[in-house]
Amino acid sequence: MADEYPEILSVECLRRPSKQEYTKEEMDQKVEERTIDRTSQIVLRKAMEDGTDTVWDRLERQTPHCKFCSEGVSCQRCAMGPCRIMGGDRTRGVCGNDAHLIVARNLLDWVAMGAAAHSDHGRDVVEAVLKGATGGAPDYPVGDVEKLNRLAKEYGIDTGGTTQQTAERLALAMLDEFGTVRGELQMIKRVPAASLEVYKKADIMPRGIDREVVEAMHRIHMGVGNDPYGVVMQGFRASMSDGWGGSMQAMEMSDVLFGTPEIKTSRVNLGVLKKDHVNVALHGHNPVLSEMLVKAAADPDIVARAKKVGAAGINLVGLCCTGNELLMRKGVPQAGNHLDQELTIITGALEAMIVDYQCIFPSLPFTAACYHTIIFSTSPKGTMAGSEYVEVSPENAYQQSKLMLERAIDNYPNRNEQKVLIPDEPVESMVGFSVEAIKKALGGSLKPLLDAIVSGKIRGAVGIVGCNNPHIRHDYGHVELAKRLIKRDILVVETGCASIASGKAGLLKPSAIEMAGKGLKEVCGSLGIPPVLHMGSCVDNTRILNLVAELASMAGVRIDQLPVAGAAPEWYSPKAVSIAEYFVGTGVSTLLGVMPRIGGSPFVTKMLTDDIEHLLNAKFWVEPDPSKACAILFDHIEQKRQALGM
Ligand code: MSK
Repeated sequence: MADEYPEILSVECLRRPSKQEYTKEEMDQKVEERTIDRTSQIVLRKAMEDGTDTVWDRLERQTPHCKFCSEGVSCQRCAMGPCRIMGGDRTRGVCGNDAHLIVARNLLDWVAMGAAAHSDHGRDVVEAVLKGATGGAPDYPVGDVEKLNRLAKEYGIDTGGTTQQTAERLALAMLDEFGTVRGELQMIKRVPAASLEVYKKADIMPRGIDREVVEAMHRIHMGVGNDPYGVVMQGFRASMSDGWGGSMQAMEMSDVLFGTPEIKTSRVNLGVLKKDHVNVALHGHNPVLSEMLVKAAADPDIVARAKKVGAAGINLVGLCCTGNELLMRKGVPQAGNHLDQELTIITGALEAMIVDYQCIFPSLPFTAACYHTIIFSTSPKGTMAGSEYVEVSPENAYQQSKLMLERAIDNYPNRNEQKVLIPDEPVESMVGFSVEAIKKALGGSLKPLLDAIVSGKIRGAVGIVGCNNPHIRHDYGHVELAKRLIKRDILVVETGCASIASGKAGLLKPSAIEMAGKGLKEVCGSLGIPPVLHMGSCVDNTRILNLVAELASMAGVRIDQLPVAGAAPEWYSPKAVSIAEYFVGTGVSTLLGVMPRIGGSPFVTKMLTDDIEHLLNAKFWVEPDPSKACAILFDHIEQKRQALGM
């Protein structure tokens, strides 16, 4: 790694520039303004006192932003430019494109990027299943045979042979969907026939996972997609190949390998780090490596080695969605969400951070250089300058996991107690609400949930999903919206960093029903569950798709007729744009708390927030204020109820 990047041979501590010094009063104010989580506040203050640079400091230095870029009207698509559009409709770039086309192409670029990221993650999981089934990776046996057989039947695969044979056939059938010549994906057929008709009429039925992403990239090439409407619509089709294809495969096959999540209790926030343990954070998205790290951490040799250096043991903690995957299935405590990744290092108590891919700040090795933390990168797709690279594949994952844990243990004596600050008590959280687990809690089917919605005890449901974004006060958008919705008897289901925000705020505790309205309190109280349900990682948004598909089928209506909605109050990533588009494509109107970069085109903005409803019966809203956002979502749900005569 170092040889490849000779200029980065010395990985220096990332300090805040001296011109960006803060007084004590400024620190007090910034800590309050930047995050609502108390443990994050404590460590953020330490970062300021240590002089360590953070995402918020960098945002401050990048502000004000370029207006052309913010509104999506800068174009770098060919070498005749770059161009930026001034004066709205009347200006054109060198090739003759206008603001609408530039915005549409930039948006499609983001959707394709997000869909590609999720789907490539899905392919990696399916390949691990295949290698496990065919003898190449014996550490990856099938963990949920029932789910394997259920999926095999769905794909029309004979389950008469051995488990390995079924797994091999299913994996090959799924891999075939990346470049399928059959012309349609299997799992989208889970939706009611009437919803399928809407997708066909709108021409957003995905024909193959890779195909839609490649076609998106083709269309945004200069001189191909020259009509903003067609360019935007390809975004919906590409995103549907993510939601009902790549991400769905990632979720289902992770369950096949590692087991379908069940309800359990764990702990959340930076307080999960332990003073007397070797602390190792697992960050990224794909559970293929992290599940193996959990296994390796229990290896007697590893435990003995930790004791030998004077530690009480190994403490694995999660971050972002790799953390969510482990939280759902294994109850591994979660240190935090997206904007906590630097803070976890800044506690001074982290021996190693092991990353796979997605949502990993490139600056982490340089933050780590201010303390004693080792950053291990592990994926050939996610190599990182300044990190220690330990290449991991399903064939060698266990051995490589042990190796990294040994290095972390050996790093424990390097911890500088003077630099350690672990905030106080973590918050208990109930997690693991897969659709299967929800059904189990309800006595075997979703019928009681549907009945509660029809009776009005629960007015409807909102999926709050997505990231943190330093443009929004950390966790504020998620937590304030969730609190307001449950107060109005709206069930909240969550994934990704949104769910961790709720965990930190105590909304994933059964006792949070005290904050809910009367009807929701009664239903959740009788089941002993919280009013906000943790449904997993980013690719687990597909669990929400399955939930609404099953509810709509049971009710005999289209998905878009259900009193449900989506929200991404603090989204930042192109993956979130793809998720938002497949929610709307599926028929679930979605509210964004951060304006996407489409403001430079009145045409594209109106298309997505208004006109698209005529085609898909769903649309977008943009509203950063949680109070107003709640009002929009509540009105939407009440209108849907009224239309169904509820
Ligand atoms: S980790 S994509 S910041 S949810 Fe999935 Fe969180 Fe968003 Fe990454």
